[in-house]
Amino acid sequence: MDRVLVTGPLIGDSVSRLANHFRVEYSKNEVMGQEAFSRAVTDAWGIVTMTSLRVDRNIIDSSPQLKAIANLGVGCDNIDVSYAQTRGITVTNTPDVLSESTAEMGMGLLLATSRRIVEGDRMVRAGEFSGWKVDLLLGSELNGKTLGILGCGRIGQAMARMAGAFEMRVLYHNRGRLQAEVESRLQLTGVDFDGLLEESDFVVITAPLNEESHHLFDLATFERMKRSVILINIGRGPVIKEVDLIAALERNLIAGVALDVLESPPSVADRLKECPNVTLTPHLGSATTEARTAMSDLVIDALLDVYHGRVPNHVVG
Ligand code: 8YV
Repeated sequence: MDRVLVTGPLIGDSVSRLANHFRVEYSKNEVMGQEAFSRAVTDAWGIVTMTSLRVDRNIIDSSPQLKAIANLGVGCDNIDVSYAQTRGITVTNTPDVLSESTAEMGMGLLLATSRRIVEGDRMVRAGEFSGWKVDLLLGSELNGKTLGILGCGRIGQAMARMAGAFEMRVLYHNRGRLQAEVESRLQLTGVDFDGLLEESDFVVITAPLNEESHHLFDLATFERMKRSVILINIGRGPVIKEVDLIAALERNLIAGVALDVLESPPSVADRLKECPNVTLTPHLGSATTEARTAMSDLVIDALLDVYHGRVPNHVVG
């Protein structure tokens, strides 16, 4: 029997569906570290990868039997997809099922930061709430404001729909224009990157990480944004150059930030933690029972599809 490596815990019982066809090595309690993964992958036929694990050329070259990589997540920047393709390896991801959860997280961060919910919570717990006053932790309303979405794919579009309920004006910037039908249904206006920076009261990053988006938000970018802007990142950490973000916050170039993703997770700079107008969450975008259960099913479906000679639903590349 061929060997399948599942590199971290999944939700539900989906892994048991592999048992009739494979020898399964299942890291049931925690996500494998990179080193343990490199050692374990060598004779695997298939792997379920967590997006925190790097699948580069060396890993691929060290695994001559490898036929399928099922990534638990939609972003595949952790995998050298084009190299895997040249080796005839099928790479799959888990889109759609996590769009609503991730967009809801984006709206949650938007509200938490604009209404200073986490700051308020910290204040109460620290015993620093000494009584109501008219200007205590004033935030800003979403209603009537402009939301700029960088990378308006499925998650961005779900956020646009939700933002519509708050009567926000929604701009987006993508590599290409969305279809006219999508723009009109979601009341979206496409703009260039400058327009997005200049006009948005809130900017949300849902764009994938690639050469173009790496460190797209640096000091020069922050200097072009409104001083009152709140920036939300639910995409990938390295889209923001973290040292420049800290400088921008310390110099009040922007008003606040919420990060669900960090540049070098799980570490986070002390200076970032010290800024009052920062909300930090540990990559919870798709962390709902609904999304993670569906993602766990999809990765197993994908491996079984490749095994049975079928084309999986979500092939990347
Ligand atoms: C995953 C994500 O939960 O889908 C993605 O790209 O970032 C998250 O939904 C996370 O990467 C776990 O593998």
